[in-house]
Amino acid sequence: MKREELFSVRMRAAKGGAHERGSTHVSGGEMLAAYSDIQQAVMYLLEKGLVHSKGKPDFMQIQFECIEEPAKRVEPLSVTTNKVKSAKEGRALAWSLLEQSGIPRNIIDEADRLVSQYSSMRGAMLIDVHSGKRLDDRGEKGVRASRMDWQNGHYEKWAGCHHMPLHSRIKEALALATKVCEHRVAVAELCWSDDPDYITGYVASKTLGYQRITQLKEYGDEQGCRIFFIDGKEDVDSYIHYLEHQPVMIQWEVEK
Ligand code: PML
Ligand code: MG
Ligand code: MG
Ligand code: MG
Repeated sequence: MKREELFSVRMRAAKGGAHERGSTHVSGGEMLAAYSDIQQAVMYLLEKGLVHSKGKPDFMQIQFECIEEPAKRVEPLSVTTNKVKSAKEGRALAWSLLEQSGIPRNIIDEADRLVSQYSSMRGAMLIDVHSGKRLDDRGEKGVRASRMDWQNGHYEKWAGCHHMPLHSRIKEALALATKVCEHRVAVAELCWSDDPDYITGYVASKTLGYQRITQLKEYGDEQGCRIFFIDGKEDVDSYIHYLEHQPVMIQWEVEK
């Protein structure tokens, strides 16, 4: 049987002009869709970028392209929700989870310092767990993990079984973290949103799974964080290629 053609559909929105002009990133989105689902995907991403707590964008780009490579099928990371009472407690827990993943504390502090130099990064920063050095040369743009999505209907089944809300934000973040951590170069990811009204973030790794932390910043704060901690002794260019190009479809079946 001929494999069904798969399309990568992506959106990025900014205010103050296009991202290339140094404007403020508002929203981004990634989907995989069959040809017959492209219209629905574009409408979803259009709405996502138009209605946003960071404000009205004055620039948006939505594009789709056919993907040649077959999608790798991956199960979602296991999910734990850690309730904390403050951002301080949340950050302390995040730091200790990163240490459990084998990252020395001084490297975590250095990564935090590097990421807070930028007010509106749209992708992730890649940090070497041995030296604490940034390994991508993408500046404010960072590296954007792309070409990942859930198989149609699988998130809804997964969320039902795990008593998780049908929240597109969790759906998208879990797909991204699963893709990021699947590769052997990945050590862990640290993320919280730049949306001022969303304070839950996570630490993810292959062994810890997706560890949600209910508060990693204060309401109103537009400083986000997305760090991919990696083993810099490995081939970093091939990891970046994987993040940007390898299609990954998240699949989940009810455990028998
Ligand atoms: C984002 O929206 O930019 C990242 C959200 C990360 C946390 C999602 C969750 O598990 O609640
Ligand atoms: Mg956002
Ligand atoms: Mg889809
Ligand atoms: Mg690994």
